[in-house]
Amino acid sequence: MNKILITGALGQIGSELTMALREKYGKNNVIATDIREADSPVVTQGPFEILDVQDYDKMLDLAKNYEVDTIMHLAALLSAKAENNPKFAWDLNMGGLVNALEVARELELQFFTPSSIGAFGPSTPKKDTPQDTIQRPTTMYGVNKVSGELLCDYYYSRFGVDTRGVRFPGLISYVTEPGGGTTDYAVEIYYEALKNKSYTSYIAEGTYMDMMYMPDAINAIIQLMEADGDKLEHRNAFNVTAMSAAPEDFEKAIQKQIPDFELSYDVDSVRQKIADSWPDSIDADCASKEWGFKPEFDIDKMTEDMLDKLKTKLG
Ligand code: AKB
Repeated sequence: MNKILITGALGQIGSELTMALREKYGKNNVIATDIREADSPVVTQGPFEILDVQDYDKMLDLAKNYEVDTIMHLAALLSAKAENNPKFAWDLNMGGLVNALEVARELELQFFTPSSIGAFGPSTPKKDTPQDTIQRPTTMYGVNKVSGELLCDYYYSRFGVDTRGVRFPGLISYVTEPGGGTTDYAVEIYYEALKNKSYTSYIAEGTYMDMMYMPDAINAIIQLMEADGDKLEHRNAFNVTAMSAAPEDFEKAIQKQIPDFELSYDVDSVRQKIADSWPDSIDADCASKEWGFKPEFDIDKMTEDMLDKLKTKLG
């Protein structure tokens, strides 16, 4: 991995991954792309190009012109948005992925794309969900993610493309807010805790989902991409997680820093149904064994850092 093209670089993962990779590999060696431009260091502090991932020819041209050896494909519609517009989600999530895989095949690039806990469904074992298990998701996002996992495995076994990936849980960060996900409440709660000392959760009490702090997610991507390929048995869709948490766990962790913080509930049926179809906690043993995955942040350490950094950001 020497020169990298990133799609969806202005998104929640992309905006931090781009900056971390530029720091590590040099700013001119990380080409950020997104469908829109924004006032962001991703655009101003290094190469940036407008790219709609459904435009295969432009993606191929950019990868050729910049002579990249790696593509990290992040552009995607998240679970709740995908449920509101399933056909568009299929076109964007699957069309974008197949284009990026084709570019990787054509130019012999290393490849990364994230899957998600959304690739599991109601018939998946709910606790300590194994790496290899039943995957019958009931959301369009989940259908896209399972198909994507299979497609990445196929491009490796059929064409020898060095595809790699993880199943991310809900990601929590203070840099860029997520948009249209089911786990977004776990980010919103911190903003509201600082602004109003209260938050109304659209996810019900007692709903457990896996979560992870963004610095651990960024480290996981880099570690997996740099891992010795011969040691990877799974390659794609590694389960990774740092904690299994419900809204009341965030409430308790925040109250350690802001004692008068109050949590209430106003459940959104669409997102609750999605959350109920996902595991409570996944088992990340294969990622630990095959490439040394080890998150640093538990809920308390994350909450302390998140509130600290957000306080500075919000002024
Ligand atoms: C979402 O909620 O859609 C994402 C995910 C877990 O993939 N954060």
